[in-house]
Amino acid sequence: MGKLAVLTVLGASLALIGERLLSFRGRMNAFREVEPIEPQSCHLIEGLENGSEDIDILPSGLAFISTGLKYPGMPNFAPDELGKIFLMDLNEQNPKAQALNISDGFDRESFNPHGISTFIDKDHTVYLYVVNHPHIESTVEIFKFEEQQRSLTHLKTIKHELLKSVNDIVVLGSEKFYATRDHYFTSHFLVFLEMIWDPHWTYVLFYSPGEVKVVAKGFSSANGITVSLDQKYVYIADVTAMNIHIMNKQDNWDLTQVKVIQLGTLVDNLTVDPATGDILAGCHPNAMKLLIYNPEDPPGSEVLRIQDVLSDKPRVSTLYANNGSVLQGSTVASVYHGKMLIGTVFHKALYCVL
Ligand SMILES: [Ca+2]
Ligand SMILES: [Ca+2]
Repeated sequence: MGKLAVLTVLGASLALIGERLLSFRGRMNAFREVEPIEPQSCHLIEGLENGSEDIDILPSGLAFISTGLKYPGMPNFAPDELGKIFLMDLNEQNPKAQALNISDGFDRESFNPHGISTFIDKDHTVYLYVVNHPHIESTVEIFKFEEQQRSLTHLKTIKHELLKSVNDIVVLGSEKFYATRDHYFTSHFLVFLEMIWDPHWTYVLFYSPGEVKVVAKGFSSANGITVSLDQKYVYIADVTAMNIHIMNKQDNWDLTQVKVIQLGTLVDNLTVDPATGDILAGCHPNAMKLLIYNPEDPPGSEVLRIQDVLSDKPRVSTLYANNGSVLQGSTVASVYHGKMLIGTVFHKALYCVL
């Protein structure tokens, strides 16, 4: 190859890499700062110092909180702390967080809980499904909640070749759930390349004992997932595309897209307000600050409420925003009777009265 051709190829490659890196900074919202917005009464929850990645509240007001997530690429200040599930009773005047005991026979040493979803059976038994990453793999653990004993009995570990890099789940029947895959690759280096290249290869999976299939694909990084109150629509957060996909659930469990709600922030886990059907989104206003953690300029937190989700003009408002001075790396917000819990990847958790 002549020198000119070599220079041309080199120049084109450098331009492409430069363009991808610039696009990556854009996807991480690297230049965004937040203006603080805080409800009247908020305080940090005692005992939750090691992340509170996902929160699911039962209709009775009992909140499950997954803590201690070790996620590659994210800061972790307590690598020796075991993953745990905490419970809070939001009916109490001053609710306290309490770690739930987990039955013997379950490997608590490698418990690395991520997204969670509760399921109440016809006989009123409460089950907690937990995305787990033991030894950086992905499994879904099914626990039965023993309310009297305040404990979890481990029933089953679900593994499947399509259940890789699982982020969150939403359970819609006994052993029937949708799960998001947040990266296509699983090795650190390839995940890094995927983040830079952004090929949109991640997907949503439907799992049941009889059938496992991809039901929606083409996401930059599918993250939080939940379902509308009438269970007709599934809401999926594409974190690095900064949007939420509203999808129609078909009788055969396939998902068809209704619309995409674009938001100027990286959307993590989603919950639905049981009183209004609004979506609550735990968001990362600037994910570059999460990846390159600097205690002098920490990652902030942001919670959005999306009203009139199915209308032509959904309304988006900010319920909470902080530059990291109080709460860093918010991942989820969940409400119950005028109270709100906000969880984070590796930091603390906040309790607010709205
Ligand atoms: Ca969840
Ligand atoms: Ca998540």
